[in-house]
Amino acid sequence: MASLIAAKLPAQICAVISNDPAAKGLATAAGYGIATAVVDHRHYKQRADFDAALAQAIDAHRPDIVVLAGFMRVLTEDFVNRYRGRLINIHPSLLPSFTGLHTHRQALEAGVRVHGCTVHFVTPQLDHGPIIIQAAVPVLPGDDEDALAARVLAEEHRIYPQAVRWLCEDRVTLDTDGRVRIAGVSKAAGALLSPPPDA
Ligand code: NHR
Repeated sequence: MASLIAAKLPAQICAVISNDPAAKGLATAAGYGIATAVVDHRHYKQRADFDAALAQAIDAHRPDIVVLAGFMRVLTEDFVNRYRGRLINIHPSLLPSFTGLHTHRQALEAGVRVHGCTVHFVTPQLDHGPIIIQAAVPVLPGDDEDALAARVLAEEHRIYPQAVRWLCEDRVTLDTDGRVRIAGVSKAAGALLSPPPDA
């Protein structure tokens, strides 16, 4: 969230809203003079009731885009559909690998040599929405969860502002085939080989 603020995007960040009154991002946002709100999920018995209150708090600020950052509550279909095509998340794996929680542990246990992060549109099916951008990092010998998480997080801080910028510039199209097209992007070149081959 702090990276999104620091990126000076062509957008007005109209509010930062958390389900956790202790979330550090609230104080960070307030320090920038950004409006904040808390909708504490522990005050709601049903997910649908929490989601309705959350939607009300969001809609009060009339945002064009809703950006999840470290948001850890599974959202109901009604909530997701309300913001279809303008609700995005960053997930700490190269989706569709390693959905859900503890993704770095999952990657280490699977023995993959390349891991990363994914910005995607949020759909009712958890961690399955159309992919906007991904970043890949090597998994290094001796990595533990924390070391790998830090390497991925550095890339999260790069690709999330980029994805939001493309959305602000109206360059992101959700194709009928369920895939995302970005207008005017230069082709990616080269490959990450991990471990690196000899010479
Ligand atoms: N909701 C929907 N409908 N679809 C998605 O793709 C969503 C979503 C809500 C959050 C973020 C996701 C992540 O990138 C996200 C994507 C929380 C859980 C989870 O199991 C899973 C995935 C994500 C976020 N949450 C538990 C729950 O019962 C609580 C876990 C906890 O508090 O530690 O909601 O990581």
